[in-house]
Amino acid sequence: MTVKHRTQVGIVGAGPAGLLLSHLLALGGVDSIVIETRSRAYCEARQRAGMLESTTVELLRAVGLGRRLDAEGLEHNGIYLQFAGERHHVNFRKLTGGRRWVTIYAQTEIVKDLIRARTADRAALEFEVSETEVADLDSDRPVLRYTDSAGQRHEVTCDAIAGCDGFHGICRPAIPRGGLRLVAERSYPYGWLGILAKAPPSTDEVIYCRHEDGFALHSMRTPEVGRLYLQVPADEDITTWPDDRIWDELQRRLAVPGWELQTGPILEKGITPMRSFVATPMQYRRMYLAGDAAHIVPPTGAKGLNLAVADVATLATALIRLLRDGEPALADAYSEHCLERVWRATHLAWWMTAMMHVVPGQDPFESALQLAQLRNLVTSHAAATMLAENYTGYAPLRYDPSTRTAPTPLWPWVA
Ligand code: RFL
Ligand code: PHB
Repeated sequence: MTVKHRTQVGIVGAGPAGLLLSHLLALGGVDSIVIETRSRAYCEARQRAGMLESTTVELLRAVGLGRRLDAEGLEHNGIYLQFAGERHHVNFRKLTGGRRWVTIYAQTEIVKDLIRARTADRAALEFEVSETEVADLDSDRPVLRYTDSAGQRHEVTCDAIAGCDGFHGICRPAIPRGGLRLVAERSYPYGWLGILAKAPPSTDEVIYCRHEDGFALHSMRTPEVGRLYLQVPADEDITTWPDDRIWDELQRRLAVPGWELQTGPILEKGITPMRSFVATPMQYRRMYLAGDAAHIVPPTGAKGLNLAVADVATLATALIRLLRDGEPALADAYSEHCLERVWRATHLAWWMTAMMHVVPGQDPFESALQLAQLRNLVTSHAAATMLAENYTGYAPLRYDPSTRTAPTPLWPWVA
């Protein structure tokens, strides 16, 4: 027997995109259900992003999710760029006239805050579901089907479906042939070996380091826990990286005279492949894709989570206008309104990746260009400002269910 339900928005995936969408819809009086294949504990522990744009922080504060973020987040003025054995600070706050900064607050913590808020709100949120299906996508009443953790099959009739189910989800592949106009993709010949370590960060702000043997990144989670990454070949076997080898390589790549890397027990390690991907349009009739389900960026620009937040702010506004007020214009234009930001971020992530990663046997011409770009960033005010504007976020994120107009253009800087 299948249990039948009705809701306004069926949301597939309880990552940051799906959870935040359901929170924003509830604030606008729109009902939703969120279904998730993994357990709550798994979602709350999955190590991923850590760097938030100030625009993301401002949105989370504005919608009641800022309490722990403000207490525990680490606010940074900028980043360090390291190359040719020199470390340079780029002060984003100064370069943006005091308007923008960045904050370290782990994705795991945002997910915990969101799950707590949705649970306190008695939201429909189901973990450990299986056999998720979306159907009737050509109608105005798309259907979501799933089996709950107790084995009961459900069918939910919706006014809209939000595919927030990440890159490997089922929503994007469910779009009928011809429904996606452009699928742009690029893979890279390297990945990131990431560690979480019980070692106090050896830096006050995040270090991006280009080294002749490959990229390294020193980030952090708390004043006691470091998060560090090393460029490795895309097909690298993690078992060839015992903890001592990881620390030695980090120390070697990140070294500058007079600086010491503090080490400690490694709590977690894993290798992430790198990819750029954009599916256009980000919607098919009443099914809307948001976050990694629609686009992937390599992590070098720290954009993935921030883009997911930007998408759902736009989508929540559009769906509230559609379902509460009967106004379809913003929902119809959802993809168009997201894609300018998506492509800007896709370019930033590709450009930073290309500038900072070194492959074995690399053409010396390529290496000289990388170094010339990095030198330009730390010597030209205009070049550094371009990085600051792009890295810290673009226009304020739009979550404004009363609006009748398109999102603000991305370029407040030019005014
Ligand atoms: P998620 O987080 O992948 O969530 C999708 C959810 O959907 C579930 N799911 C399903 N549920 C039901 N039925 C199905 N059939 C389902 N199929 C899948 C999945 O289990 C999952 O829970 O996507 P979302 O919400 O779009 O969020 C995107 C972000 O997670 C991602 O972009 C960032 O983590 C990327 N990223 C970074 N982004 C930043 O903005 N700043 C950073 O500093 C940053 N660092 C990173 C990163 C990603 C990394 N990795 C591991 C890819 C560092 C790394 C190493
Ligand atoms: C992180 O803190 O995990 C992080 C920071 C900056 C990046 C990517 C990841 O570009």
